Amino acid sequence: MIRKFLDLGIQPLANQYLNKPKNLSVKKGQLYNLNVCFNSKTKLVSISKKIPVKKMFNNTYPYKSSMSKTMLASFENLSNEIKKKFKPKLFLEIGSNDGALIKNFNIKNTVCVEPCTNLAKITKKKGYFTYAKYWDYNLSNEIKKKFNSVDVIYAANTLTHIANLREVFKSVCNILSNNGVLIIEDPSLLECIKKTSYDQFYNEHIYVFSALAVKNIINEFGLVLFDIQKISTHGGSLRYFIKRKKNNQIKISNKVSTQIDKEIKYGLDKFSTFVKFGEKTINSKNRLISLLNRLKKQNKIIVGYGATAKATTVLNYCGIDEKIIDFFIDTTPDKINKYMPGKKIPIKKYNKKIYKNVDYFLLGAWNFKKEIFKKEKKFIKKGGKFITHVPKPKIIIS
Ligand code: DWN
Repeated sequence: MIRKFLDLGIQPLANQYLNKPKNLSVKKGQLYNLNVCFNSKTKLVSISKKIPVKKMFNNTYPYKSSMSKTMLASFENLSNEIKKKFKPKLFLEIGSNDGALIKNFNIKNTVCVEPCTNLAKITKKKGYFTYAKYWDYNLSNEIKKKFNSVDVIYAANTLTHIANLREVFKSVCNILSNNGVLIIEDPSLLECIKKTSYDQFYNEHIYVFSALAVKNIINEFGLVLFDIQKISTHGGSLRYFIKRKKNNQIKISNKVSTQIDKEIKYGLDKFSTFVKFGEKTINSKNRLISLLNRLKKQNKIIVGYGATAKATTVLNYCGIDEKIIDFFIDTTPDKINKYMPGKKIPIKKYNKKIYKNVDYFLLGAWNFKKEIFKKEKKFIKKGGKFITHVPKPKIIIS
């Protein structure tokens, strides 16, 4: 049974940064109601409204993984680990974005899959064999014809974006070599619930996975989890290592059952846990609004740091507008001089002069807090402060 536990209100598409703010409409499919549900059979948490893929992932997708040093470092570490542990003759990445990970792999034995053509162009230009296509069964057949099978398939922050998970895993099984490994990493549902980071939900994040749900889904395809790593990216993610059940060469690590036990202990298998999360989310919204209003009454200047997809959920759910946030700063070229989705809040190019009068930064990219604080030592030294809503709305001094 699928039951709703959270209503995040009417939302625009998260990565649609407009050149000029305009009134969006539900009828035209520019706005939708963001509801989050729990499937008591599979334990999968998902949003209820599925937006057509072409509207989300096309030739103007602005997000680039290479914009963060944290992500680059995480990808480099993982690449070294993959090469050392699995020695793939052929490596394939689903959702290769701008090549932040595959740049660590040899052009000769790497295949990229990236449906956003503006991003696929980047890896193609660097010489990587790139399919500018959506991950589906037809594509897996195409790959099979050309390469026969793949030893390691990797997807970071990608499978959460694909509605038809059955087709995803069927397509993986179609090309994964018998002793092959599938590695996926995505924000952890346990961390999301613990931190009340309701902003992990938006149109692109159709799912936020638990190990429990991943285990249930892949089971249908003769796949099994053999290892899980906890990683700190994107507010706390899990990296799942998956193999065919019939592959006896790889042992199953205790970390799999440890993670699943932890999730069950926290109640990720129960609807009531998510109802409580819904209540905490409302509380978080009210506290953030009153904190921002209090600061505005003191005439403080508040600017958003990191024009993230997550910030779109927060701004539109909490009704935060240009009267509260003067502007956002971001380093991503395709977001600069545009407006936050659904809002009249402009996005400005990151530079230190632009924020000399700023009193508070609202952390849109709270998941990169460490990287940002390191970069903004001077701002902090001068008395500048940050506001976050994760794990609860508060001012952070340093
Ligand atoms: O799954 C997804 C993830 C991986 O990325 C996508 N659906 C969309 C996107 O989500 P997001 O926008 O919430 O992701 P990030 O990685 O939290 O975005 C960080 C943003 O902050 C980027 O626009 C870059 C910007 N940034 C910045 O301006 N200065 C980031 C850092 C670290 C900085 O110092």
